[in-house]
Amino acid sequence: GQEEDKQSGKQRLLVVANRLPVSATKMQNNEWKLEISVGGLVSVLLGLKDFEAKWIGWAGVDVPDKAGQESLTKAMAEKKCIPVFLDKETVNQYYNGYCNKILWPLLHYLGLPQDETYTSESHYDVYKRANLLFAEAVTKHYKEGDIVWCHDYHLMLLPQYLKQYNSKMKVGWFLHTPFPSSEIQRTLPTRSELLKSVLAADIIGFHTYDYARHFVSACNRILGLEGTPEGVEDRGKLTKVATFPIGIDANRFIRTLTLPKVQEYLTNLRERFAERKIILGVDRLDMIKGIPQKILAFEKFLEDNPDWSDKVVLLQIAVPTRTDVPEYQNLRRHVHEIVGRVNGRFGTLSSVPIIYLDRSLDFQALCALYSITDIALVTSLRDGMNLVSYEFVACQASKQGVLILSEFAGAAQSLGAGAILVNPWNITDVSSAIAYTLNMPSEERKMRHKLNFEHVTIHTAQEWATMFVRELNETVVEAQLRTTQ
Ligand code: ADQ
Repeated sequence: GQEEDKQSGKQRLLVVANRLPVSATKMQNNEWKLEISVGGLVSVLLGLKDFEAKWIGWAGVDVPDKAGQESLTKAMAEKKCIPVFLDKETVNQYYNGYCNKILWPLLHYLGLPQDETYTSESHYDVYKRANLLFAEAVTKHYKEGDIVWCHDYHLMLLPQYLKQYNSKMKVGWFLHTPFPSSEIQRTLPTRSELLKSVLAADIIGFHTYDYARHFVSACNRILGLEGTPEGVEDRGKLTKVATFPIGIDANRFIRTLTLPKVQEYLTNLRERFAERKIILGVDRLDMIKGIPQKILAFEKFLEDNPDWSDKVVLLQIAVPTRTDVPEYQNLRRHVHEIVGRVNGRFGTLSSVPIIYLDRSLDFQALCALYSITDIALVTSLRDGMNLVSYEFVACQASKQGVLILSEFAGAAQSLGAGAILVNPWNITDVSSAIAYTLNMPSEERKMRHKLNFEHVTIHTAQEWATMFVRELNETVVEAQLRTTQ
């Protein structure tokens, strides 16, 4: 019995993620202003035409009063969003605490914190409580036949909670970060509970084969379960494990480049940087993105190639995130210091080698920058995929610039043939890659761009979501067949 959406006749998909794709602000008249964030998962799911998708996630604002919660829930319903309300203390311990201070660094090989944060049971207790609140919201809206797609490390306990409520619910879980070697996962005090819980899902998805392999071996080493890279078996129940490399909505970028506003940006940028080659970095200001390493490598390049010093500029756009967490504040100070040093050493009265912005750019300006850039420099120390590299490639149809990409980004598996791969920890390696790329023959540049452009335009975000949801649907059918035979 598959309950279809009454109006559309389509199968319903509940997408559960920490954040909703809309942000809410309360206006003076007490009404809510809702803004949809168009990038990311939203555009992905617009591509899922055969499903009626609803979102469940944290509202992103603190709404302590019942009346406010009700009015926001009503306003969000129009956008197909169902808010989960978390109070300030919960956000602090679950999101800033357990998610951002413990799980995020661990999943990116940075290990557990050196202070005693990781021993705090209250962070984990609150993480559990928050996951229960998400589970309650899902079960409240669930109808038989719906499929439930849980996202990311914020919600690792959710698959188990959902299956305990209803074992027939079709539940998938996708991890957007890397899954590290079992040697890293093994250090986490809550390692077993978290693994067992995600195994309750019907299908578990990762960006790359390596992450899937690490996950299966963690289940083996930590839980003693048998597994192959296709799945893990626990007392007769097989949980499928598979890779679904994410992509972007490439056409949205290509279309945007033709807008008059973007053309205007391009004219200005061309004038401003007429004499210089542009190297671009676009990252959230996060330790995993290797921003200090990138700047040190650029400094080395300037040292070794004095002829280039007034002919090249590094534009680094670093959007501040998680600004409440002290580690992120320290990172920001550190980056400012080395940018200042490099500009002090190599700048002249008329120009500086690094232009560094502490903010995000609007979408059209971002597209213009991607398109005018000669070299994109992505030096993540670890990165689940890294969509900036995809976005750059999508915008380079006319310029056919080169992507220098960290081996440790998931994207190295998909764009490795066209990109120049580097070890971001080796600043000599990165500096030589910059020098090599600046002097690259145009034939080689075009050939490399073509390979990547094909990949980015064929393997889109829509394809990614369609594959995951199809696989989830099919997996459950198979499991039911097995038990009835
Ligand atoms: P992120 O760590 O956020 O995502 P990424 O995949 O690069 O990393 O996506 C960042 C997004 O933010 C891009 O769409 C980019 O355009 C935008 N962005 C970044 N800096 C910006 C700026 N200064 N101005 C405007 N926009 C900016 C996580 C994982 C990744 C994984 C994705 C998707 O860490 O590894 O690829 O999820 O699964």
